[in-house]
Amino acid sequence: LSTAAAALEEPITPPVQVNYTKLLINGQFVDSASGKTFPTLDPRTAEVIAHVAEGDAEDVDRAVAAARKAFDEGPWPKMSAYERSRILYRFADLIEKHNDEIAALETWDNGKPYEQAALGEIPMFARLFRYYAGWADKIHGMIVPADTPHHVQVLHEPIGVAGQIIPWNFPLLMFAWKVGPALACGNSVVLKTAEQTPLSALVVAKLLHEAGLPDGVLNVVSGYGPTAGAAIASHMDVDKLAFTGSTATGKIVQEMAARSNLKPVTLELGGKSPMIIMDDADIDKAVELAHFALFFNQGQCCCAGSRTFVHERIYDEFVEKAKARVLKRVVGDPFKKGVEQGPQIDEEQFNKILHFIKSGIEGGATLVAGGERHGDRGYFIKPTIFSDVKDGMEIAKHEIFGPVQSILKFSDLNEVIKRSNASQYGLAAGVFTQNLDTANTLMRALRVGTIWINSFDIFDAAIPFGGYKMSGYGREKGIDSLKNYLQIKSVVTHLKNPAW
Ligand code: TXE
Repeated sequence: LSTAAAALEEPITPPVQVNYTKLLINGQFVDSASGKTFPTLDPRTAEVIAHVAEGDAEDVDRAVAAARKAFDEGPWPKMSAYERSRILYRFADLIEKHNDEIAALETWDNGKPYEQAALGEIPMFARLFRYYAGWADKIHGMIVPADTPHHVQVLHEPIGVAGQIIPWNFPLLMFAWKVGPALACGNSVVLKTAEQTPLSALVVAKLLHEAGLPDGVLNVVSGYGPTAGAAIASHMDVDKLAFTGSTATGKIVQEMAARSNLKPVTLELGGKSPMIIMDDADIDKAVELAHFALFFNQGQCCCAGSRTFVHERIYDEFVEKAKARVLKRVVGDPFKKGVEQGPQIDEEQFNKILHFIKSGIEGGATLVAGGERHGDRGYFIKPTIFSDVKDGMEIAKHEIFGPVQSILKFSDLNEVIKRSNASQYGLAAGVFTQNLDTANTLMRALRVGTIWINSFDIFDAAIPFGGYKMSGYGREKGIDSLKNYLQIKSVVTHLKNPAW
């Protein structure tokens, strides 16, 4: 295959340098208290890109103290909301100015196609911050007509110090989904990036200070989950926790939050989203959409359409066409123009995916394409398809988080509704049909936080995102995300002369 050769070529030198590797605490880049560092790797080659300061509990203490001071004494929550909004707007402008270098860093550290980062994710990052900049001076309370002779107000106040833990699949978008609403509402933040992708957050955090963010309002601690992450989740002086990652770790951090100071938690966790193709669908379009729904971002999406349910009447034709499409998928150096798929994030994920492929073969599914590593270095995996997948198989139940499409057969609408909902997850679903009644039935019946009808992975700052069931709770983006970062205070005032 021509794609096999691509990974063997000399990797393209990224058009960017690594300038920031330290922790960002109280507006300063500092070493970790222990002096320790950890390597972040280029997933194309497994070579070290840079050594990054490794934060631990003591660093989290310092970061929380800075965030606490910035919240309790600093100008941020007390600043005019319009001023806060202007800083966030300026930040979005700076992001656009540095779009290409930020995108290059994101691709280098994560392995995602450069075009996806430069044309999609970094512009979306700016859009997210403009959206939240727009909210900053529109968050206000109410005067309530209570049935008492009192003056009753409801105030919306920032919640305090927000602890935020993010994953590696969309390092910057996860930053924006979390930091954007927290800052717009007037909170301060301690953010832990994923250990696989610490670099881009440090650059944008620096730009946020350039835009005028006061010191201590945003602190970025690079480091590992069981150390730095756990220190945030269990900190007594963190007022709110927001987490995106696996369901297993979500349970751990929620427990830590409960056992420490009962801080409220929002969780955005795993998924096993159905992509339902009805028999009235234009098959070519359905194949392309289902391909995108699964393979986008190397399959590393919490909402990936990872159970492709296809109606029995078109099943065989669909599988043939899905195979033809996957064989054309361009795998290679993500810096190369036209490459659709780069490497997986790290060795652990690479091995996890290969393990699932083995279990698919052993479990009796038919391997239609792929099924092994691509090239001989880095973490590339050939785009893989299984047909004849049954609900009980490991590959149909668990989040693979890689380029492995499982195609299942169904015969009627009620059956596919039941099977789609028979999952511990409930993050998203895709529906492909020309029939309005079918679309409407599925829209109401599927127990998931997002449904894409004749579309998939359409995101915007204004569209809320989050899960049902063990995909987590709370919504990010949209107006609902602000609630995660606000306290509500009722004020009841005695009136000396209620008649007035
Ligand atoms: O996730 P973790 P991992 C899924 C996906 C993937 C699997 C494992 O299926 O294969 O999870 O990936 C921090 N206390 N998703 O191991 O462990 C960690 O440092 C506090 C879905 O990367 O959940 C990182 O910052 N924090 C997902 C973040 O949690 C801890 C995106 C996520 O890591 C911690 C990523 C601890 N004890 C993976 N342990 C999505 N929903 O999009 C780890 N962390």
